[in-house]
Amino acid sequence: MVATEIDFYSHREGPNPWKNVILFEELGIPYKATYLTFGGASGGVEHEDFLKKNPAGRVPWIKDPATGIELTESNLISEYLAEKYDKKGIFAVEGEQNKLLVKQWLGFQAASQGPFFAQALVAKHILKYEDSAKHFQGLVKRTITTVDRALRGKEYLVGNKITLADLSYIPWDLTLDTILMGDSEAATAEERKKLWPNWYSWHNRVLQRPAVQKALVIQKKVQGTE
Ligand SMILES: N[C@@H](CCC(=O)N[C@@H](CS)C(=O)NCC(=O)O)C(=O)O
Repeated sequence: MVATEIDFYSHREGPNPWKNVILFEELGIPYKATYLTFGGASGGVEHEDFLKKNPAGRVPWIKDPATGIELTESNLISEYLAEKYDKKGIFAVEGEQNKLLVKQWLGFQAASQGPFFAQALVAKHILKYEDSAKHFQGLVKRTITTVDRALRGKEYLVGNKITLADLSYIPWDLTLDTILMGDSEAATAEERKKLWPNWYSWHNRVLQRPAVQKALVIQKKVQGTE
């Protein structure tokens, strides 16, 4: 049982905190969201008030009043939430190999998918450096190719069942129309379906989970795009 709401620092648009919202919905964990802005103004991720919580100046960040635990890094937060509050074992896997594989794919998400997708977005839409955009879009496609290969003959990344690893890819994968805009071979969902059929089916399978759908409704509401 969660005694009280988890204190959750988030951002309206940034994809990383939305991985945790999916988990809050999956596990029925009550939370109170505070939405920060980017930058150093009052209420910003780089304002000294927030830097005291997270020296990296990034969201998500949580404090769980039930345990006193404070944490940043979205995938670590998801692991913590599952460890404490997944009493039915919805996301549990059997055996050391599978447990490590969940960590492996969470690591790949945090070290490849998140950073490459984010840099492609910045290069293409903020800096508008076409050469850099092409470079990072290439890395985005390589990331998806890796996941597609891993999913050959499988419905989920690990242990033939849904795990935290699968859920962690959803928020960034939903930005692909923007991130791969202008790409010669993977700009549209139809093209991505042809290039990466395993990845495409898996993405849609995970997307259909009621908790994921609920998180997306909350996201639209928060972003004012419903
Ligand atoms: N690896 C971190 C990345 C966190 C991250 O980059 N968060 C973005 C929002 S999606 C952020 O706070 N950016 C603010 C900044 O970079 O100044 C995680 O998964 O939590």
